[in-house]
Formats: sequence, C-alpha cells, structure tokens
Amino acid sequence: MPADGSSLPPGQRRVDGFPRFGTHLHHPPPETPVEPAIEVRGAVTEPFSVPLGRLAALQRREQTTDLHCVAGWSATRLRWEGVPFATLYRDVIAPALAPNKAVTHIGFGGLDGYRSFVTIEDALADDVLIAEQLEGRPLESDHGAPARLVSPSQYGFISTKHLCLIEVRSGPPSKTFGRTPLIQAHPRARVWKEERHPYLPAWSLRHVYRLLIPPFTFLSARGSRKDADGNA
Ligand SMILES: Nc1nc2c(c(=O)[nH]1)N[C@H]1C(S)=C(S)[C@@H](COP(=O)(O)O)O[C@H]1N2
Ligand SMILES: [Mo]
Repeated sequence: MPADGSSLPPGQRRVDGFPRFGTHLHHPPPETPVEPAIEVRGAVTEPFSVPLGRLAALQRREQTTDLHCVAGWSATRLRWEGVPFATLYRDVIAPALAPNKAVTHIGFGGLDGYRSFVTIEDALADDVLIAEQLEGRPLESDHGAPARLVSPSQYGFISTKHLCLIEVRSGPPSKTFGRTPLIQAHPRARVWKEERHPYLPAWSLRHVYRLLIPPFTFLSARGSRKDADGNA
C-alpha cells in the first residue's frame, strides 16, 4: 500500500509528527559507539562484524513509508534512506552462511538490548530497509541512531532501533517479545492483516492498546536525548 496518506491499515490513527516510542520507556537512547558496527551471528560459519561505513558502499535506496505502532498510532510519510535488508543479505550475509543449515528466521538486536524476530520471507521483503538517514539527515538518537530496521508492512515493534546485531536463525525464537499475555508479538505482525497478537483477536485489543499510547509517549519523551543534545 503506498505511503500517500490516503489510507491507514485497520484500527490505526494518524499522529502528527513522529513520537519517540518503545519499551525503553524513560531510558535515554544508548550512546552510539565510536566505530559503530552490526554483528552477524547464528547460522554463519563464523560470527563477523559489518562496520556501518560499509553500508555506504552497498546499493542504497530512499523510501517514503509509514510507521504503524501496534498500540494504534501511525506516523506517516517518513523518508528513510539506507540499504535494503535483502541487499545486505545477498551481498554480505549469504556468502558467510554455514552449509547445511536452512535459514528460517532473522533476529534483530539493538544497543539497548531490544530484540525483534521475523521470518526470513518477511525479512527479505521488498520494503525492508536498514536505515541510517531520516528526512535527509543522519538518524537522531530518539529514532534509532546509528542505524535501525524499517519494516513498514509490519508493526513498529519489528523495526529495531540502534541496530547492532543480526542473528541468522535456523529455527523460530524460543521466546517471543513481550512479557505479559496481553502484549505478545505476533510472529508475522503484518499491519494490513491486523496481526496484533498471536492469538487474541485484534478488535479485542484495539481499545486496550490505545490506552497505552499516552503513558508510553510521555515516558519515551522524558527519556529523549533531544533536550540534552540540543539537536532537535
Ligand atoms: N531498540 C529499540 N527499538 C525499538 C523499540 C525499543 O524500545 N527499542 N520500540 C519499538 C516500537 S514498539 C516502535 S512502535 C518503534 C517506534 O519507533 P520510534 O521511537 O522511532 O517512533 O520502535 C521499535 N523499535
Ligand atoms: Mo510500538
């Protein structure tokens, strides 16, 4: 579906601007390392590290898409720039894959300890980007510096910020994101199918999740680096 502002996935409401939001709550974003890199581990012959600078040499893309949080808000028309995950996979990860192991899932880890998991099919979808730029500028710390995943067809919790780890998996994650029965990650999390939860129907959650938006937005803004850095 085009990010032309004409329609939103079921149960979503447009917000003005782009709030900082996440399970990090009031914690400030992690410091960007002096030499940022993404570690690749799992079903590879040997773990290795991809310096972020290397992304500049790969085939890059700009894409304008919406971000839909599972709680029910959508930030629209965000202009990202980076490297398609499929390109990174093809050029950098695939040559290092361990023989005789089928890749089924990819895990994405952030510098703040955050994790998300997707099937390999969803990871290789056309619109999945590793972005270091937003609106023509380097990513701000609030939105995932130095690089983040952007998977616009899936709920925002898939799009791990502060990306520092890619885990190539030959099986599903043992434990999915979310600690309470009410908030659990759907394994596909596709926004147009309203896959908000692994087994509870979406309509039953819309209202409950929406109640979480104000406190999460408030707390996330409190942890924001914008004020401290003066770079808003
Ligand atoms: N590292 C990290 N990535 C994260 C989160 C987080 O708490 N930590 N929250 C996720 C959720 S639930 C959403 S909706 C989006 C929000 O992205 P934003 O803060 O840039 O708006 O980031 C996702 N990625
Ligand atoms: Mo979210």
